[in-house]
Amino acid sequence: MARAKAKRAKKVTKAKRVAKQTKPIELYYWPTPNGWKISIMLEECGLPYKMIPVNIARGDQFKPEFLAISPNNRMPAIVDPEGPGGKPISVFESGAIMQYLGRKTGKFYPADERKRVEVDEWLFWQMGGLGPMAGQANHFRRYAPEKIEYAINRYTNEVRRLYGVMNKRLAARDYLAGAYSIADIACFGWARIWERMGMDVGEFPHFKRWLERVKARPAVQRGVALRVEEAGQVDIAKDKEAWKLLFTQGARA
Ligand SMILES: N[C@@H](CCC(=O)N[C@@H](CS)C(=O)NCC(=O)O)C(=O)O
Repeated sequence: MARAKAKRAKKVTKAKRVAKQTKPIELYYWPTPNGWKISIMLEECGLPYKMIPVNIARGDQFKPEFLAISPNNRMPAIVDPEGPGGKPISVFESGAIMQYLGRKTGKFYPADERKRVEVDEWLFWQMGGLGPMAGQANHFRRYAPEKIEYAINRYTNEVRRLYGVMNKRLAARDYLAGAYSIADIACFGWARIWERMGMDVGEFPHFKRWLERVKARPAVQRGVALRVEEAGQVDIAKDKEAWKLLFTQGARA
């Protein structure tokens, strides 16, 4: 009884915490798998947000005001005007942003340590494995000026291996780590574009069912539908200015 009461009270506090957000979170965004992680998470949490496009094909990521919040010149990033202590906070790196929003709202990131460790394992698996490998596969398959067979095979095979790991994990469960969580949100972006990775989703039936399950969530649909008009107008593979900006970066002092 007392436990149920405490649980109810906890729920109310969390709901209040989200509802209390009066100023929108600023989302620095471009529609890519990394950007979708955060548009989906904000939609899932029901947090008010204002999208600020970072046109990475035209160099917005190098503007001093953006570098001040995201020193790695990569989107996504957020500014939460109502951060800890009621003061603004900026966060870069999609994994860190998802954890922050999960802690802030108490949603999709369990507080229970055992459950949290499980979510972290799959979140970091995405951040250090699936994301970078799929990114390289995409690069060598679509953007490299020469088709380098060794590189294409290396990264395509690694993505296939990683999809296989997910498939196996999902054979006996609906989501990667307990209930639907930031681990699923993180993996979804690179999973939904399996065709671009040269994969056949039919090879991974459990992965495919998970993909459909996540895709069916209205907040996920709203998150991936967050578009930026200019993004549709640039084909990075053919646009010399964008290609140079993105793929010939050196160290900046
Ligand atoms: N590890 C970063 C990766 C973010 C990332 O690679 N963003 C790309 C777009 S998907 C970007 O902003 N690229 C701009 C650039 O390369 O200058 C994260 O998860 O936030």
